[in-house]
Amino acid sequence: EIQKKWWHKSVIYQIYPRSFYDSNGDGVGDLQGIIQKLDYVKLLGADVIWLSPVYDSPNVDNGYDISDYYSISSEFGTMEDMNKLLLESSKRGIKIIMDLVVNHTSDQHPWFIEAKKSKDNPYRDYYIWRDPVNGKEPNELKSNFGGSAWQFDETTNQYYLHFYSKEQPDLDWENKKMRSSIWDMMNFWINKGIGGFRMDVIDLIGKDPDKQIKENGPRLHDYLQEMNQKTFGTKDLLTVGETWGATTEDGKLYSDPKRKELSMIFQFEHIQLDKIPGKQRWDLKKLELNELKHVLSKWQYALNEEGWNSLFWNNHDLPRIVSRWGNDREYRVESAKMLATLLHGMKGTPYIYQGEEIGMTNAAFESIEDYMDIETQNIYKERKAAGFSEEDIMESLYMKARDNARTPMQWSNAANAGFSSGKPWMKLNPNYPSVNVESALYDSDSVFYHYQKLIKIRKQNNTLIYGTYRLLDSEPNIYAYERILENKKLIIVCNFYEPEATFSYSPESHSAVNILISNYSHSSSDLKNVTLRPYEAIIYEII
Ligand code: TEU
Ligand code: CA
Repeated sequence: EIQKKWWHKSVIYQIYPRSFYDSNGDGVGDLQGIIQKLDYVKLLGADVIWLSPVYDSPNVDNGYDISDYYSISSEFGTMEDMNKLLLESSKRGIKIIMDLVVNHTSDQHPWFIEAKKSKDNPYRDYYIWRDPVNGKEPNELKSNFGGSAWQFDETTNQYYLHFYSKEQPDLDWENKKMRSSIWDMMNFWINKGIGGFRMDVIDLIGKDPDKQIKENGPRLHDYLQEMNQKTFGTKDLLTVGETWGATTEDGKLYSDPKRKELSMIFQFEHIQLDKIPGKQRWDLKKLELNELKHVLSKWQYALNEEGWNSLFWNNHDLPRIVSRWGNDREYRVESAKMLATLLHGMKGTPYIYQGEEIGMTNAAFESIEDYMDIETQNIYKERKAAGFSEEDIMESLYMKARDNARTPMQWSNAANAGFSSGKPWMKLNPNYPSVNVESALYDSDSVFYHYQKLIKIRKQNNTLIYGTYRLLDSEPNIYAYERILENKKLIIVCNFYEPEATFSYSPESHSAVNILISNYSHSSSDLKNVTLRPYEAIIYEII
């Protein structure tokens, strides 16, 4: 039996501050803006907010390039605003999880500015430097944003490592002094009363560049155990690692409480099912529902007892799920609710990315100029140079660009979607007059109220939290599973596509079948023979 934790019952709402709500009309979302919208988060029912980075940053990668871990970016506000946000959220029973970006810093961080000065600078070994090999890069390691992972620095005639942009030099985790600087910084934030950390690309910190190892390096788990001991281990915090390279075995290593590492990880196996295996995510492939069932079930089974799952479709790096695996044309509302039901019915802690709860969609901008993201700009140039057609490249961007998630939050049908009284830092999705918070709150059948209800039934129903998951047999277009806790059972049935499909299930002995939630009115409760309408999704309770 697993030891119970507060975050088992939590639902987490991710805020990308730049695009959430602008309180002072400069076109950029800010901390005061978040404070003003806390009641909205509360109304939804989420009890934790994950804040994407709000620290000082030159914003080459929108805050994922940090130049001072101890101060708030002036665009977002001040440390006083941050304190106010912590206070106002705690009044509402909401915890704040900070983004911890410690695989790399900005090249404008004082550590790097020092490190660059000379080979014997005390901060030199906070980063990873190598001599040229035959006048070239030390090896073939590639940056995740394209090109080599090595950047030549003329002052000392050495290369430094960067797995993201050259303005994001990688920290050297083998350096004990560097690690202890990180523990100090984490403890500073813990002492401020935050609820935990989301750890950016944490599976990269064990890197071994000479062996060309990026993910899952040899000392990765040692570092995490040390981090746990030196920082949050004795506190009751939520920690979630971003781990693109995790297998289910890794998932247990990170999240089995006995190992004293993290609460949970974000695994990305399911999120990569619609790309051609071994290729980049720009190389599109259609999702096979069968593969999705296989992968999600595998994670559910693997972490049932030894560990804990996080549940997500979206974040600031991913396209909008309703455009990706739903149907944002004829069935935006139905399919958004179906995807929500499928995910929130599973065992783990659900994450909702801002705008997901109103069914916000991808934005297909015509011109590459309207894309703000460094990754998008790089991949565009790289693919142009490799001879891809404009049409092909733009199609990949419409499907997968990170900017799909970063258009400003759509609050109302007013100018700039009510996001800002000034000129937003990024173009809005043109559908805001119909897809926005104000109209969602006005419509009792909206995607918003479906999410609100899912969160509510989770809080009331222990079977949703601790029940064991089992995939059920069904027609190919249906995803159905059960959750079992003692003598209670839930059946979650989702028609993943538009055509009608039938589902049948014979409960052994039972007294009643209740419908806890459905995305249609009058769903059938005759489990022996249910005809599911387009994207219909139902949670049954059998007692
Ligand atoms: O992202 C990690 C990461 O490698 C991917 O999200 C990547 O951006 C891309 O989607 C893969 O093709 C984290 C942050 O979430 C992201 O916003 C940062 O840009 C990145 O780390 C660097 O800090
Ligand atoms: Ca602002």
